[in-house]
Amino acid sequence: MTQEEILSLVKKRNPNEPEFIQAVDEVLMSVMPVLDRHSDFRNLKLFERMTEPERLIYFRVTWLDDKGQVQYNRGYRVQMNSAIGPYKGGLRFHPSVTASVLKFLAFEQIFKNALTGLPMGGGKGGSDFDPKGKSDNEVMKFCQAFMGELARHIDDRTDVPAGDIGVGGREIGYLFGAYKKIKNEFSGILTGKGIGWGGSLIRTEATGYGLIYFAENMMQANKDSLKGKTCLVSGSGNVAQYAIEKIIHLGGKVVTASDSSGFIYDEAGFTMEKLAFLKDLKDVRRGRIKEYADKYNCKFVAVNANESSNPLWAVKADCAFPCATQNELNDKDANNLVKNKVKLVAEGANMPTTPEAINILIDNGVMYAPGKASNAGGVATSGLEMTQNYMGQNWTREEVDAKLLNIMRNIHDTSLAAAKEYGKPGNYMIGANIAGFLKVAKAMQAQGVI
Ligand code: NDP
Ligand code: 2IT
Repeated sequence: MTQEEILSLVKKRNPNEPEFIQAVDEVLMSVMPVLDRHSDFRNLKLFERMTEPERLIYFRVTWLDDKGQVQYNRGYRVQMNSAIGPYKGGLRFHPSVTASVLKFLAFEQIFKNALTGLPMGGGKGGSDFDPKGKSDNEVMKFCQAFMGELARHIDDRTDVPAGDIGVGGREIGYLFGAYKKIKNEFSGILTGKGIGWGGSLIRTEATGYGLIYFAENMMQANKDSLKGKTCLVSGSGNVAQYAIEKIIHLGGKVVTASDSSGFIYDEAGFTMEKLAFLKDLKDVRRGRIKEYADKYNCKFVAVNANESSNPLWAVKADCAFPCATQNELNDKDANNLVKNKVKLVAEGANMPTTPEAINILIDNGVMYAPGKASNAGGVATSGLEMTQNYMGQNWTREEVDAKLLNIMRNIHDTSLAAAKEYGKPGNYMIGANIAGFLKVAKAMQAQGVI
């Protein structure tokens, strides 16, 4: 089958799932040269099989709010691919969650996890539950109800969820407590756990730190560094916060951060003190980002989700790190980045750059790193947390950080090497997709028709 025929088959089998099709299209386009060299992979329908979840669990979650009213939501777990390890991937709680969104995330996760070099298959889950505006008690009630069903389908050798949008330390705590009570078992069933009850040092920081380690590798490959560079970051959650922190550590200047209401432009740049304020604002007080602008007397720009471009990406800078959500950087935004001579775009979020925007960046010589490579530090450190749990050990901060640094360098080098081997030198997207695909394809081939 041609690329078009495979894609149209996937489209036909997954109607009304635009995010999933977008993710499949990108990987398929990248791995066509591999399929052309490997008639064995084609005969085994390996790519096509990767687009079918091994299992998709869809369930009702019913809970009582603080007023005693009955609430119900949709819960999901997509167990996408277990060729190289137990299903592994986060849980997302956000009103925009659909089967399509979770299938795109689970699909991306297959290749991302393979790139880490650790034995983890691909999975993702979540709910259309919106934690915004809910009390701690309501969030706990929801988490307990969600785990009431999910617990039947996971354990530490089968499927190990973690956080994602709307699921952080608080939610992981409630989910873990619920699992332990249901199963009467203390095991590494989730990652991102608290330090002191099985969590790994650096897991909280890992996605943001790993992203910036990756970006520094890209800069170095170009005989440059992040030192002294002005950087744009979107988002203000887990990934954004620790990306900002690591850019500061490396001597760069971050001038933006955002949430779903808009963005702040702080020309003087983030400091550790300002970042501490942002962490408290978003993680503890759960407020809106405008408060940062009020406190530090800088600009706040309200952004409406329906606007055709996001003015955050029109701010003049050297590097850009989208760390909020999918499709947050479109063709118009990419043109603005190119106009401002941005050197590098590395994705902290999953699939934040639209396909048109990616083409514009690459065609104009902007170094571009796809999330499945550049944000893999989070799941890699989850893999390290799993290993520590299996061994019953806790590694030091320095040990975990050194492993993370090393893993990010390996992903960088592996992606570049695959890109070069397949005639697309410097193309991190094609290289990452090919390297991730090859590892999973070979495992599926070895394991037979199952
Ligand atoms: P958080 O929930 O901690 O933060 C999400 C941030 O993005 C918030 O600032 C939120 O704003 C903003 N945001 C979310 N949805 C939208 C939207 N539809 N429009 C505009 N802004 C939005 O999530 P994370 O930081 O964990 O995740 C961010 C991204 O990174 C996601 O794409 C996730 O899949 C990816 N990722 C996360 C990893 C992890 O370890 N946590 C690992 C690898 C990737 P608001 O507060 O207004 O909702
Ligand atoms: O998208 C991701 O890689 C994550 N949300 C982290 C998954 C994990 O299992 O740590």
